[in-house]
Order: sequence, then structure tokens, then C-alpha cells
Amino acid sequence: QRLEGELRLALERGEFELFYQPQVDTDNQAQVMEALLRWRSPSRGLVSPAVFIPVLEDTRLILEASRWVFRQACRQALSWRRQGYNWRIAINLSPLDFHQPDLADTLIGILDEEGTPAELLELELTESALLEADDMVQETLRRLKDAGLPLFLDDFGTGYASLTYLQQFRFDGIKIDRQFVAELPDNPRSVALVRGILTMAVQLGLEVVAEGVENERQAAFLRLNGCHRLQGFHFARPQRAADCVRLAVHA
Ligand code: G
Ligand code: G
Ligand code: NA
Ligand code: MN
Repeated sequence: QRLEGELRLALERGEFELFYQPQVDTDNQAQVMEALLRWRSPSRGLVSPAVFIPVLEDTRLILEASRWVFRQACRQALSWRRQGYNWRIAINLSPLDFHQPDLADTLIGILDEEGTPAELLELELTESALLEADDMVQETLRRLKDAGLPLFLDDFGTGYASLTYLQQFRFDGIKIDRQFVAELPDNPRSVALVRGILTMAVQLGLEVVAEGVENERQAAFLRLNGCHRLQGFHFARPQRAADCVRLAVHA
């Protein structure tokens, strides 16, 4: 209750900011930056989205927050491009966003207003966004794709119907959930699952990102088995935009 009020004010007062975590290619070059929301509260300090996203969702304030995130990411992508960094930005949207009939219009409108080419962005949606996917959600995904926004299925493999979603929707890629990455390469079950996911995804023409990569042994296994992009603390933590540029300069 109190948090809800604070979050309303935080949106009005501009207390949110975006951190970015790189996804590197097989040559360890950053290709995509995932935008991760933070709340810099005057009283609470830097607050994790694990704390406030559920409250934003319960109160539907997430709809406003997502639009802010998307616009901010549009500006950041252009700014990086002007500085010579050709990084795309991956944006997380909530299940609730995909159930708004005007989502595609809204996002396409923001792209227009900011003058940002859609190919500088990617959208990540979790399997829970598709749980009650009806014709409207299908239509929204189709329109976003037609507008040139690549769609990635986040936390792949943790939902109830991961393969059904791949059958029904034209995704551009998937993010293998960190639970499958955590015990690579020592746990034979993880090895079999990740190899299987990669084989299937490659045959479907999907781009595969592995998240939660925390050490070089995991990274080496994933590269060897054809994973296109790696993300995790082994490469970089989520950080402010200015620090991403510094990291690239020293790489
Ligand atoms: O950034 P991590 O460090 O703490 O993120 C925690 C959780 O919050 C993750 O599940 C992540 O996907 C989610 N999250 C982070 N930023 C956003 C955002 O901008 N929008 C939505 N909907 N979820 C986000
Ligand atoms: O997939 P999701 O959007 O839920 O992922 C974002 C979350 O994952 C953020 O909380 C981020 O801080 C966290 N994260 C990023 N890299 C790693 C990692 O290598 N290990 C672990 N345990 N968490 C990570
Ligand atoms: Na994500
Ligand atoms: Mn994820």
C-alpha cells in the first residue's frame, strides 16, 4: 500500500533509471545491452526490480513504467550509435503489456517520435505473457514483428508450454534460463538439456542467448555447442550506461 504510493510518486518524479547488461558474441564482443530497471529512491536507496516490479504489475503502473523504459531505451540506443557503439538494446515487457490492445500502436508511436530505427531494439517476453495468449496477443506480436522489432522468449524452458509457444509464434530467438546454465558442464542433465535446446533452436533458425553465465567453463561449453550470445556476471554486471562505454573502451 505504502510502496504503491511511493512508486506512483517515483514515476512522476523520474526516480527510475536503466542499468544495462551486455550480451556478448562468441568473440566476446558486446552486441546487445539488456535494459534492466532500477529505482533510485531517496529513502530506500537503489531498489531491485524483484521488489517493485510485482507491485507495479498489481497496480497496473507497469504499463506506464514499460512505456518509459521503451522511450528511454530508444534514446540510449541512438546516443550510443552517435558515439560509435552499434549495440542493440533488449527491453523486458510484462505479461500485462501484451494484453493491451494498443501495445503495438504505442511502441511504434514512440519509435516514430524518437526517430529510433526498430532494428536497434529487441523485445523480451516471458512465457507467462503467453499463458492466456488469445487472438489479440497473436495480432500484437505480429504487428510488432512487422514493425521490425525482434521478439525473444525469455527464461526459455521454465514455463508450462515452451514448445507450444515456439510452434505458435514466430520468435526471433530465445534466452535459455539461467537454471539450465548454472550446473554446466558438470551436471549431465544440464548438458543434455542445453545441447537439446541448442539443436532444436538452430533448426528453427532461432538466435540463442544464454543468461546467467558466471564462469569460463560455462562460457566455453556454450560457445562449443553453438550458442550465439552469452550474458552473465562472468562478462559484466548490470551497470549504468556511461560505464558500458568505459567497459568497451578498455576491452
Ligand atoms: O535486473 P535484475 O537485476 O534484478 O532483474 C530482476 C527481474 O526484474 C528480472 O526478472 C528482470 O527480467 C525484471 N526486470 C528488470 N527490468 C525490467 C523492466 O524494465 N521491465 C520488466 N517488466 N521487468 C524487468
Ligand atoms: O531474465 P531476467 O530478465 O529475469 O534476468 C535479469 C536478472 O538476472 C537480473 O536480476 C540480473 O541482475 C540477473 N543476472 C544477470 N547475470 C547474472 C548471472 O550471471 N548470475 C545470476 N545469478 N544472476 C544474473
Ligand atoms: Na530478461
Ligand atoms: Mn531471463
